[in-house]
Amino acid sequence: MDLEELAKRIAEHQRRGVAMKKLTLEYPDLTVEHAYRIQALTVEGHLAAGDRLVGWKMGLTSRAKQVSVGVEEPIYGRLLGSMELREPRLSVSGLVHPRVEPELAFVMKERLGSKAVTPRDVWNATECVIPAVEFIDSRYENFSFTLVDVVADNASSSKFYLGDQGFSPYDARWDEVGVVMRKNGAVVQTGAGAAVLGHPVRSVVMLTQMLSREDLVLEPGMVVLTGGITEAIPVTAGDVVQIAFDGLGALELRIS
Ligand code: 0L1
Ligand code: MG
Repeated sequence: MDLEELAKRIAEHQRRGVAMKKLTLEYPDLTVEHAYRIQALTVEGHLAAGDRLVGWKMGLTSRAKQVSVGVEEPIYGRLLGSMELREPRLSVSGLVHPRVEPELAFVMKERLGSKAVTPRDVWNATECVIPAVEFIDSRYENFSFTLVDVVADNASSSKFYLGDQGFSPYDARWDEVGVVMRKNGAVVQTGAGAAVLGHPVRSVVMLTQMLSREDLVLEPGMVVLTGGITEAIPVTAGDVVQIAFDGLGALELRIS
């Protein structure tokens, strides 16, 4: 199989926001290693077209999501400058079937890359933690995929928004931060930071370990989306989503 051709196919569907069939229907022998290679090639294509790598995301960090895809481990994806929303507004035009999930973003101040990384190393290397939102959007029909498919599709990365206020890593018990998500005024999800691998810092530890297998590192200034604190909720034009992070303020996002 031609991984470069598959990467071009996915990149095209990401660019146009049009659903596609799962790669594994056509290529059942694709492995997770192939999928990460396809992800990297896809992103190289976007970088060659002028985009830039601004960070990383962890996905499938909650037990519920792992069970739904039938896996035991999280996955990672690459964040590009074009994915970052400057204002809390999302246009669904050009997206396939977007969903929203609350996250905690870590912003790095030091380079971090080691298989033996610990939570203490992560705290030392972290500039701040920011309440954030990720809009995921699978390019696969019906938001249905295998582990291999979703890794190849950059872990369903689409858009993200970071709140205005950053916090010192030592300002909160990040595992105990409660979150309430409302859509059009009605509570649709609740959760706590502990939904992310027990503690969001564990997500950065695991990401660093996974990247170091590929000789990749977190660079200063990079953003890490640590994983959804609740289930992701579908959004359509006209929706207003409010996410309250206990003690840290709220984000309000308008969908058009
Ligand atoms: O951010 C995420 O947890 C998404 C990972 C991919 C699975 C999905 O699209 O739900
Ligand atoms: Mg996410």
